[in-house]
Amino acid sequence: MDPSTPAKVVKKAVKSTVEGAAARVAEKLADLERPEVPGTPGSGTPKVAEPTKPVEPLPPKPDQAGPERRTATGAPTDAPAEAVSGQGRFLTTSQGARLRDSDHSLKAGRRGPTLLQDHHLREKITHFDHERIPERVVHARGAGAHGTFIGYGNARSVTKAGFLAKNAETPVFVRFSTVLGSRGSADTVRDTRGFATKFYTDEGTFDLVGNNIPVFFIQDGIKFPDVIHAGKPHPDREIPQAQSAHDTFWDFVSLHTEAQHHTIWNMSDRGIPRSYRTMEGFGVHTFRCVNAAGETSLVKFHWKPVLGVHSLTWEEAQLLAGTDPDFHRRDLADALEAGAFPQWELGVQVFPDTLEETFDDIDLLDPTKLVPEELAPVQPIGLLTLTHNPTNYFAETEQVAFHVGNLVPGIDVTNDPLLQARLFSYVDTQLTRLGGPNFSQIPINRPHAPVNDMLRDGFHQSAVHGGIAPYQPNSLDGGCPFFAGGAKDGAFVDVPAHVAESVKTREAPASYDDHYSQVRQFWLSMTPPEKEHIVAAYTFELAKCFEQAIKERQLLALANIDPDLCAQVAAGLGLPAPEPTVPLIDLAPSPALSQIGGTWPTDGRIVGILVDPDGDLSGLDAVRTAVSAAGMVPLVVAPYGGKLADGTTVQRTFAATRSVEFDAVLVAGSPAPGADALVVRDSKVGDDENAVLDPRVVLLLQECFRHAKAIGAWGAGVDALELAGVADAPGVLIGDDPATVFTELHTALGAHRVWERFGTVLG
Ligand code: HDE
Repeated sequence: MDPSTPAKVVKKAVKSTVEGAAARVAEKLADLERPEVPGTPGSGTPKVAEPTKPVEPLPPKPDQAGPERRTATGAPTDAPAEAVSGQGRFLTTSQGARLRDSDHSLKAGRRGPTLLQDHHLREKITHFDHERIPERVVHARGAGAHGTFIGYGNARSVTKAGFLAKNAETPVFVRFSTVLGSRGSADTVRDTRGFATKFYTDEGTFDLVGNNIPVFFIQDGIKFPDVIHAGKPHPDREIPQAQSAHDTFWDFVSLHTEAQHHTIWNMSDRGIPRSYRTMEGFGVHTFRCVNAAGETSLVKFHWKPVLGVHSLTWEEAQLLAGTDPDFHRRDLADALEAGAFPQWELGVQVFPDTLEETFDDIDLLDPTKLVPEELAPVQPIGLLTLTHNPTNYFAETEQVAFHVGNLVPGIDVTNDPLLQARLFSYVDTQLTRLGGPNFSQIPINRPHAPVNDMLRDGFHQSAVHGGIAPYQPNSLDGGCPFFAGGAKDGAFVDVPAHVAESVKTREAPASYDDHYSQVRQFWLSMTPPEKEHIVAAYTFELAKCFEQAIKERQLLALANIDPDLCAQVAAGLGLPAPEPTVPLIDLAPSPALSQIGGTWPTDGRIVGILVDPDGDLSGLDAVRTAVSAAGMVPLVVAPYGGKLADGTTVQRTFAATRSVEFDAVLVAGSPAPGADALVVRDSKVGDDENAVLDPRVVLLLQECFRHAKAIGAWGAGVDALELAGVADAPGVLIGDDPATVFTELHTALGAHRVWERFGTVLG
């Protein structure tokens, strides 16, 4: 594949490979048992009575996989998962001594003082006291999954990396994250998301540690502590949590205007993804790839979600932060448990490796710039499928350690000054976070390629190294391990990239001074509803700032992006709109930057089915089956839990649900206010004493309506829509036949939302 190959030709050539790769994964996973509704807590079904007899360890749940069982030096072992799960018949100490009691401490008599001699008490409490490790400085809140990556084989002309060879299959672990919040913060905050992938390749581990936004806040890694200190809570009161809507953040980005490009992405719908499954991923930096003949290219990596790019609305994001702070984590885990395996194609933009390191005058070493896909198409080179949940959050998702320096032959770094600083930072941070230099021996971090290093000892050393000569050269261990004799032995050989003769300096290239042209291009590429969301986001965030000067300064930056955007935000803040201070440059809009306009698969989406237990339940079972058959999750919502008269299980009650749980709703009845529809019990009920429809249903339907979700109804359900005042609008699908209504709803859901329901007042 060379940079001049038209995208269409490449796409056609790989089409059959995509399908082939997807089919292979599907075949492997077809036999896994799936529950009717995801969310099963364990692999056994508990009884009401407490168990009295020890049993053999239960197997992991079908949706779970741990890291592959490897030794600390990367060799495979064959112990089954349950044999190493620590769930055997009898409770023991950490030394394996069986315990008779762990409920009472050893005391000098029933009412006497506790004895220091109680070694089990001391071990239990000491271990507990040290259960927490330092959370990540950034990206502390995350969710992980195991999966597999299959190469299409068409990247050979660009890189010799073995895992990209045709049909090469590589195990992967992916961790998605937010950036600013602490470990326990909400998932749906407005923030950048991390998208970090560990490929356990035969040639060593490759980590692609990217984000869901293709550009970054800063051009040089030396500014990273500044931008993060600005984004984190104020140091005096430690508020606000997981937010950019505060003074220090806007103070920094309005002064350090190279941050404006990343910031407009944050203010757009990209800052509030619907799901990790519907996010794009970007390597951000330009990498230097090398093929078997030693030819190099400059490359940007992209992840394209098969489900399309899709976001929450701001109101949904805010409601979810309260009603389900684990929304993204749960969505990923439930989708995997339900068998809706999320997929992304790995794609590359390929540029000639010239001395200038530019493409179409865009500086490829400036991480605040992207290359529009219309200028350099993203060419798919492999398929990632996530297939299993981790078995243990701490062991896997928390302890996984990514590093941009984990590279394999065929992929090398460039001089992007942001990337250069990252090459130092990741190992450095793991030393503290994971308690010493041996973090690569933690099971999730163990390479699947043999490790023969000469690194020795240190905290938590779990390899038992043989030999007596961990130094080179040696003759006592027969000279082993030897150096690989270069590329022919599969060695990683640094690309002998040109380094210009120059002077030492703390300066950036002149092209780095353009802070606005691509920000404006992003704005001009948005559709009207997306622009409205951006205006609203800036207005919300700046309204939360206390200092007038900071608002005014950010308005100056907005004027340099687009006067209309600036005027709208200024009006919301009650401030005058300033004039631009730089000439506005109109780059051609890039439609690929918009999320709206396509149709995508609906796998794993949640369809709420509102029922009236006293109404007509015919057709309910058939609709539930149709929703499941379409790869989505049907959740029956009723005034109370338990079973309906026709035997259907109720999954959600009016008191315990909220519209934000659903991607679309089907309304099969018009239930009267439930027995618990009392404002003293549930303030959502309000004070309408004459309501004929349960007020929680009214609220739910009105929220779904204003979040532009597809709504379908039949029979008495149509009355409910009328009572809620949402019966007549695009995407409100009414009919006599539940099956037809569902088919229409399914089609509407393919477009993610009923976009025309969002109005616009922008010219
Ligand atoms: Fe990171 N980043 N980063 N970063 N980053 C970390 O490493 C850092 C940057 C990204 O799920 C830390 O293990 C510096 C860009 C992700 O475990 C730390 C700079 C991009 C994750 C660190 C950057 C990222 C991290 C914190 C500027 C997108 C989460 C804990 C030079 C391309 C990985 C850790 C996971 C995590 C440093 C900039 C992505 C402190 C110094 C640009 C997805 O080492």
